[in-house]
Amino acid sequence: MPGKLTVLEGVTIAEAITAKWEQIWNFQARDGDVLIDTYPKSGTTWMQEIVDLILHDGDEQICRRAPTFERMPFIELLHLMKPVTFSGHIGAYCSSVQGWKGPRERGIEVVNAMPSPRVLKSHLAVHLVPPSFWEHNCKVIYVARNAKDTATSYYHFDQTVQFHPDPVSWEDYLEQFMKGDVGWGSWYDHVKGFWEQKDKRNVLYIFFEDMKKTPQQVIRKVAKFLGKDLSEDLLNKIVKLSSFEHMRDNPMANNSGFPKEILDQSKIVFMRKGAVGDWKTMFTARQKEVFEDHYKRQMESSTLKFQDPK
Ligand code: PPS
Repeated sequence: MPGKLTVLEGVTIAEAITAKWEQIWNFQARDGDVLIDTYPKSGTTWMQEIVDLILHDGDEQICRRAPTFERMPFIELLHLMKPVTFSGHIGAYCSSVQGWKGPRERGIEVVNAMPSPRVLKSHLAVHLVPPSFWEHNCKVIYVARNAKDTATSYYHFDQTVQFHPDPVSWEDYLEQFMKGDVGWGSWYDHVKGFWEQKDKRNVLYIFFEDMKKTPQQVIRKVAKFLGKDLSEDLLNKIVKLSSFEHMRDNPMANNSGFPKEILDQSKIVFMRKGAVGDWKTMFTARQKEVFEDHYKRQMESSTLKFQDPK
């Protein structure tokens, strides 16, 4: 059965998420938690790997202790994770933690039992982030990617997401994206929402295009935000271990093990291209013109500027 979308506080979002909204909204963040929040397809998994590598001093083996979705759980999808999803690596990881009752626990209980500092993932718009993250002044790393590449990546990815509606044509998808009628809502509202809050809250705002162009600089910035000082050697090691090729070939970082009932990657794999400017393979000249015109109107009142790959 294809999933359905609904609207929550102005944001189009999967019914699979709103069904458990009270639990998600009441998520209990703790002092020291780090939240990586993004609009979908903006480089979340890449940033997760970078953060894990920074926090573990580039130790490749430790960062392969479990798949990304177990190491840094996705807070609004915890209830979709069957107990077995969390039963393996993270079970062992948490087994010594007080409160851990074994592999039959649900995702939320596993996350509650994880030792601090936890790194968590979300795609929620800024006003939907559970308030406990702000109450505990948690560090939030936000990654934004240019709209055309995000739409392109999301079109492919949405063909794998089982809790979203059935795939539609590229033409129709692009229209839905522009209207914000896709899971997690409007790209425009999402990127602007965090941009407007970044100086009022503990938010580090990063661009995917900078991660591609100057990974050293971005990784240093993230490390500094996390209170870590990296040697030149360690920095270069993290650049290498978080490169597209390295992550693509690392089963613990490429999301290939994501539960099939949530992501069906039989036709499209998660680590697709990781490129800047891939939109050119999808947009017609007419679509580019219409999109750019709409973009201008959506973004003209904001100081947020993207490097738009021509
Ligand atoms: S998700 O499902 O929303 O959490 O996806 P997300 O991780 O945000 O974004 C997936 C896209 O990021 C690309 N990716 C990378 N690009 C460059 N380098 C590295 N290391 C990397 N890791 C992931 C991934 O390939 C998706 O982009 P597309 O354009 O679809 O390839």
